[in-house]
Amino acid sequence: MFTQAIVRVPGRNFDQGLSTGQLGVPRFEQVLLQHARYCDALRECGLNITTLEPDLEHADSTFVEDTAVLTARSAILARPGARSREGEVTAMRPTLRSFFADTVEIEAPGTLDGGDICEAEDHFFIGLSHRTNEEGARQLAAHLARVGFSSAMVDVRGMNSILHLKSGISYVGNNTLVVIDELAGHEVFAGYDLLRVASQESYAANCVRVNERVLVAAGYPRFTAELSARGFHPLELEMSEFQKMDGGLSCLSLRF
Ligand code: CIR
Repeated sequence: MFTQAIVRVPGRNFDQGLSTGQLGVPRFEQVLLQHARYCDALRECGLNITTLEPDLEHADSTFVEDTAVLTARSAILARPGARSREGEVTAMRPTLRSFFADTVEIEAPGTLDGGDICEAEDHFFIGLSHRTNEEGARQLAAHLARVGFSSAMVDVRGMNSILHLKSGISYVGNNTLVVIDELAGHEVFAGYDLLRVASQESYAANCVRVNERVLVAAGYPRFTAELSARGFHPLELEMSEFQKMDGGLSCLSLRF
């Protein structure tokens, strides 16, 4: 069970963040509305929310997930792979230290974005991406092992369709992994019940189990129906404005 989440309100310069997409420029009023609704959904799931002020120094800073990996036993501060995002960790550090007695950090030359890390009970999948390098992944695996968690690496550097590992997989509980087709055959996912997301709905693969609910992006009916058919309880949220900046549901909060 999660009890807490940390979010950061998007700044007015949100549209100046990194984006590979062709989906257009986010509309700021909609960005704020979608973010507020997201926070309400976390509250509906029973979480206390710590809301951080907009950080205009870092246009991508509403994607707080990338700044850390949080477990029940420790917090590992990340070291984002994009230069423009490096300072986001400094801004997050005091908040995480106020919640976690045990905090460690990914050190140079390691880089690591939280969006590359997928927790599945006591096991973690660590994505090697254009943001998370081998040294960052190695350091994280060592930190996790120290507190009793196992991990496996998944190389997504050759996949242009996803930014982070968690753009393509999510663990939703009950031994079930949501996966895009390109990742479904990976050997490290053998042993899980795979819920494959059709290629036209691949954005929906980034979903978040929060206590009794699964937060899912609105507009992906096949996926949502499949989740329900398997006994999960989806809660749909509009994500169009965050998708324009390559962000998904998980990126908008740190949950613990
Ligand atoms: C970036 O490119 O870093 C941001 N525009 C989006 C980050 C999304 N984060 C995530 O998937 N964990």
